[in-house]
Amino acid sequence: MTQHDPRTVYLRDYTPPAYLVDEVRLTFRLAPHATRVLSEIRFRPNPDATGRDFFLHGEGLKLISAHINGAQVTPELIEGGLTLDAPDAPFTFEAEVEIDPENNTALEGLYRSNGMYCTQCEAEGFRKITFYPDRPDVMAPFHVRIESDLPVLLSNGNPGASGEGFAEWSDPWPKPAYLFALVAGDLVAHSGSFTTMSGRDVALNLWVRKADIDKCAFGMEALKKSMTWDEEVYGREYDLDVFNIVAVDDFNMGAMENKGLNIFNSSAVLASPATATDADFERIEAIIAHEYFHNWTGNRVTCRDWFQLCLKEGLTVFRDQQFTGDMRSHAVKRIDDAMLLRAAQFREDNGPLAHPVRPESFVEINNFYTVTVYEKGAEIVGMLRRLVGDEGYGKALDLYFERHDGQAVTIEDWLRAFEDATGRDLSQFARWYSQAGTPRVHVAEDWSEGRYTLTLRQETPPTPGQPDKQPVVIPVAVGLLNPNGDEVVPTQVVELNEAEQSFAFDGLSARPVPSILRGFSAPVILRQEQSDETRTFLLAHDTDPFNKWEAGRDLARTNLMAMIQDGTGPDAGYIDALGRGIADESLDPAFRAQLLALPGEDELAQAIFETGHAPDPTAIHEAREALRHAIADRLGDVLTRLYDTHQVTGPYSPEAADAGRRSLTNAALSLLSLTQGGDRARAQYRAADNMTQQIAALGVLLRIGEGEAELKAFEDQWSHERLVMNKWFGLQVAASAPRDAAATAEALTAHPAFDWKNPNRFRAVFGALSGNAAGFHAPSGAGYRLLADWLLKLDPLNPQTTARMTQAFSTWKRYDADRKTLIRAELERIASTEGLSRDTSEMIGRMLAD
Ligand code: 0A1
Ligand code: ZN
Repeated sequence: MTQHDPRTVYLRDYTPPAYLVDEVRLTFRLAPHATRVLSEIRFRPNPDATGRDFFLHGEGLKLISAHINGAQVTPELIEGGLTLDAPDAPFTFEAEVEIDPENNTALEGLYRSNGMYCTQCEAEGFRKITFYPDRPDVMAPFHVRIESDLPVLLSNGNPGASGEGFAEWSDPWPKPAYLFALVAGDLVAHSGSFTTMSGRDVALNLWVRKADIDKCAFGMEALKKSMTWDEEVYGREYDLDVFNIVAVDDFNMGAMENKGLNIFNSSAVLASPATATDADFERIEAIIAHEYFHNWTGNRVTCRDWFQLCLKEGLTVFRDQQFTGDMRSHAVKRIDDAMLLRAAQFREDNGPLAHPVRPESFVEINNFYTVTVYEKGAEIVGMLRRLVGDEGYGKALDLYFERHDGQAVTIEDWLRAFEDATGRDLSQFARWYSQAGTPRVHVAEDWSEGRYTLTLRQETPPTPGQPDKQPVVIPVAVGLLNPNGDEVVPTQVVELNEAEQSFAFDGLSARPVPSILRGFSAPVILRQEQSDETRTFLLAHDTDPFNKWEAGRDLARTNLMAMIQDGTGPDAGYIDALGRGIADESLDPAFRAQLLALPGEDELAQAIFETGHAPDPTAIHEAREALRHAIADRLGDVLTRLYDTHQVTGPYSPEAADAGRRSLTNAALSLLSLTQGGDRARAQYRAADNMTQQIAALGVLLRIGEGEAELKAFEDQWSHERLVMNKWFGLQVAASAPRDAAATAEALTAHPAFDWKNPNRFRAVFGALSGNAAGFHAPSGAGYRLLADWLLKLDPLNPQTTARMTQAFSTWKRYDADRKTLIRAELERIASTEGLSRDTSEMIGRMLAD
């Protein structure tokens, strides 16, 4: 599909723009159904262009008039924009267009959310606002005038004149159109200020609806922390007089880094102890940091074209991961990131949607805001840092900013900064950007006469369009332990860059136990023959927190696989080792909570598929539940003690220490309830003064088939809070027994508060359905049918969110013939629907391709 679709765009076809823009002036006369946009754009021929064809993107625009240098012109309107005979010299183009924000349900361009106007222009939304070269390599300063009766009128840059019914904004920093933003609404601000490292004062505002003003304090503090961190760690200072953040309820993604005017999905910024969980607070802190960090990695230095998306996203995710590690715990954050990568990115890499971190073609760019581009992109930056060292990384980043400030650049430019700063040749490393798929690293060991030899072999399975893979550069962090548990060789990074390579360690008195891929030093799958004894040993003794956790995870996975595939029972040896781990009071409670988390059902399905068998989601679910029961049974005393002794007292704080204790006690609560019933959870529900404790207790009750009363009470208590109600919708589906999941979801779609046009609400129900693996894959196919029905309903209104949610089906080829037939039928039903969006048809096409 991707290959044959006439709308496919290829990286190799890139050509520089024919004209550059020196300055843009925009006037918006806002009206719900007939907003007028007046533009004045100063163009100049690009000396580096290969042609002089003048083309401006434009979609769904009603052209009222156009002028060149003041003289009226009649452009030729063509598919996707307009053309005209333009002078081969600098000129000013003016246009007036009309758009209809009220009927913009796709949430791209200028749209309305709860009576407020807002924009989303990344990746290609600006063309829905006015005619413009809507490509990131055209950068210009923007001046904006907004005319409206609404009290708050915002755009990028610094505020200029304002008065009754209008406001003007000027952004001096040249930017691509995708970073344009405008907001107009009846909003209030939670304000603050920040003094930058060179002593400039910046006004900070978080704009929200009045009812949400009590949910802003945390976001404001997170913003200040992010600004300080970027100065201290990357030497990057903020560059405008104001920084505005706006919360909107209807938003397709998490948030958007528009210059000086970040727009956030309200779920990614609003938080109070009563309405947000610890996980929400952590996520909000990370997203605020992410968007803020884009000011340098994305805005000041941007992407030449959308194929380079990982240039800004991978790097910015890496930066926000570092930030969260610094604010909280590096060990815990690394484990969380590895869990996400494995659950979502390895899943993508192992299926029909696999693509390189820098894709070579796309039909709809919005379909490439993926975990591969973001999370694997971040892993690549982490590997680079590991390979060149902290100092080399610092020098390379300084050089990158110095060289490319104000430019739109490529991955090649990025890598060249590393090569020039460190002298290292990165030509082989560059394969990480072009080669899709997750490398497998196979381990063989040899021990003779004091010499320990580790032989590593790498191999990457074929992915769509890439049957043959080349070796990549894999930094493998290795440490060696003595049989008594002491570390004899501290962590060192060996570089695996050939298909197979050996690494020798001399001068050892006894055969060591290796700890390989410490800190998850590369995004690969390690294939290592390891006995349960060795894993138990590493769980007890490894000095590397990641591999200590990994040893427990491996034990759990092996046990679960044996239960599923061989019908064996829970392994008491594993459970006892787990019990020792969680009882170890020298370990961080948050880390112990991670030890208690078993591999997810989807991860197990993938693992089974890799052994050459079709996974049975029901059997996986049952085995996992059986192991949880056995853990609760055998570790009841430890879990009870942990639950009692780690309760947090005093006022709620979202800080890591308290949050870690809550995650440990809630993990214990969830297990204990399996064997001891719901009394403890009911008591917690009643006593809870914060959302973390309240929703954890409710979830526990629902999972053991209790909690009807609490579910109703929760609804009554929170019906006025959209963000909390999203949790109420999602939790019921997530906590449903597999056979009820689809019916629960379907019943919820009939609930009066199921506002399906709101992406957060739609995702709450259907994200939870696809996340309930055994429920979604229930043998009846009811889950598949329900999701397909609703995707077809949403597609005409919001293609972007629809296309994203089709990914629930992406693992379909793993399953047995019956399930495959059922899913294929749904995919074909969607594919054959007339008028299907480009977004969704690309996704379905890729999933159906052989
Ligand atoms: N650049 C944003 C993500 C984003 C991408 C596309 C959007 O709409 C199509 C919205 C946001 C980020 O990385 O946070
Ligand atoms: Zn981003």
